[in-house]
Amino acid sequence: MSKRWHILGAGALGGLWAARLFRSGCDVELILRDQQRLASYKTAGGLTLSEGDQSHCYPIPAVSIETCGPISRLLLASKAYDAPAAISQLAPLISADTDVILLQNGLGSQEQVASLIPARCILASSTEGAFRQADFSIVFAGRGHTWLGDPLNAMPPSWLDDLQKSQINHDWTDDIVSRLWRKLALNCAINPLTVLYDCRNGGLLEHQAEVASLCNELSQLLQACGMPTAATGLYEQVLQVINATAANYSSMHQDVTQKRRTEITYLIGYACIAAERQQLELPNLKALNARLCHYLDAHGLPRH
Ligand code: NAD
Ligand code: KPL
Repeated sequence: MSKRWHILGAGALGGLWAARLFRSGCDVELILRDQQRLASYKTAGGLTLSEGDQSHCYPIPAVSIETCGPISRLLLASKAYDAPAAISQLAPLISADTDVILLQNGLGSQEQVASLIPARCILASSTEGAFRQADFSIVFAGRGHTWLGDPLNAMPPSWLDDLQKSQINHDWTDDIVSRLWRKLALNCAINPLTVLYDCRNGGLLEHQAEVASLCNELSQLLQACGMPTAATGLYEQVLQVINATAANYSSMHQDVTQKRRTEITYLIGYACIAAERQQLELPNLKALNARLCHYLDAHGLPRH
């Protein structure tokens, strides 16, 4: 049997991975925050995954952070803002032989995590969609694809076979950083505006000029950061995504509506800091970040 999968973050995406790996016969163990959370999980009897009209509860083994043993393969599936603290708690269990897969959206958290452990860090960018309908109950909301890669080592890991047999659509890529930048740019062009206009993604079709000037600035930023492929055809793809997801609310809009902290620091916040470092003047992006921060303040949500 291949090595054990430890999964920290039994939320939407972590739960989706855990259920699919477990049901295909992989050795999976969830790492929960503490004994209290472990007790709640035991009461729930496992992790429930709903797909269409099918729901199934998987009795995936679980431990708390303090009772977890050494880790050889870790899927870190927390939000970006929780990732450094979570990895610090696990650091004593991680060695140079550990593979850590980072599922966080945006950029910035991956570097923070990598600086805290000696492990190989594999970066991921996913277009799958899942949400938590209750504690330990996940809905698989949209099929998608996950790109995985390691900027420091192009050799694909052997555990990609586990993803294959678990029907987790994926590809190994040597341009994961460029893909993460491209996704970040898409998110910067769409998500903050959907919050400020309180609209579904399709509502941005009424604000195309604003979207176009943002895409122009984001393309300049991608070029300046050495990501020319990620800059190519950005506006066209943003329009495609807006049309394809017209009826959906963006993830940031959902966070704000549900009074949850957003990942702003790792999305538009990261883009603004990168622009400053490049000494690039991007007035529309900067103003959008300021409007979003103001909006979050006014709604009692953290601006980081
Ligand atoms: P989520 O909030 O549903 O799950 C995160 C889980 O991590 C929570 O259960 C939380 O309790 C747990 N966690 C955080 N810190 C912890 C700690 N120290 N110890 C133990 N558990 C801890 O979030 P999500 O929607 O699964 O998103 C995870 C990441 O994946 C985000 O960066 C998100 O942007 C990205 N992403 C999500 C989706 C999606 O459809 N949900 C799609 C693409 C990318
Ligand atoms: O990824 C997204 C999100 O909502 O976070 C899309 C659908 C691309 C919008 O930016």
